Amino acid sequence: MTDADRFELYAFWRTSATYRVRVAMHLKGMAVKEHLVNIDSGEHRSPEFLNINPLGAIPALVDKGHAPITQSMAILEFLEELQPSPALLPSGLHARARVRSLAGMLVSDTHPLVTPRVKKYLTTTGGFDDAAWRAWQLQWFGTGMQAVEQRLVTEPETGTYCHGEVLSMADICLASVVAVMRVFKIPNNNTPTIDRIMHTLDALPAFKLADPMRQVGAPT
Ligand SMILES: N[C@@H](CCC(=O)N[C@@H](CS)C(=O)NCC(=O)O)C(=O)O
Repeated sequence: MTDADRFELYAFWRTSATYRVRVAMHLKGMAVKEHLVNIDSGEHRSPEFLNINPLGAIPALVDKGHAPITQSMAILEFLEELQPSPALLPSGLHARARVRSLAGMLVSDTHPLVTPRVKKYLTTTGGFDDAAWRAWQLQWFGTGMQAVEQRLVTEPETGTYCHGEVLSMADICLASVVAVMRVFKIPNNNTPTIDRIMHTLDALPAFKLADPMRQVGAPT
């Protein structure tokens, strides 16, 4: 069975969490069949999709014959164990902890605040207008990026990539948040180390292939 017959990824063109999985699969040379879930038209809250992920969030990776794997970081760890090369985690105990810590700042403490379900709540029940939502996005993307920049610029473990000279999950997570900031035209101010690392990541084929604007369903 080929990878594309084995794996199905529930995905949407612009999502940060799906981007992480796309990059990891490209890096590991794994193929996947994508099944589009249109967040803009609410398909992620359809009974069919809630059956796959009751939280109504994508991505979900289905390895034929097994329960869907939700949560992009769980998917990345699964792919890492399934196909260890090229490694997306460094080998040392503290190095791995640092990479996971940087990744967590981005995927656990930054991205969840700016998801469509948060927007939906704030702009309905919460009474936010467009300007208030924009201010919210600037606040939480900015807070996350400034904190990550602070660590990257001060910690000696930072190299060409977030951790030394080898690409890791931290880079995938950084690029995943920057990718969605670009979609929503959120500026990245005073983040020279992030900008330098992004310059390197932007040139890598796996990151280019995962660019939201290159995905099926992206605006032309
Ligand atoms: N922690 C989850 C986040 C998943 C998530 O929030 N995905 C977004 C797209 S990036 C989504 O489907 N949002 C739907 C919504 O917020 O209603 C992961 O990393 O997979």
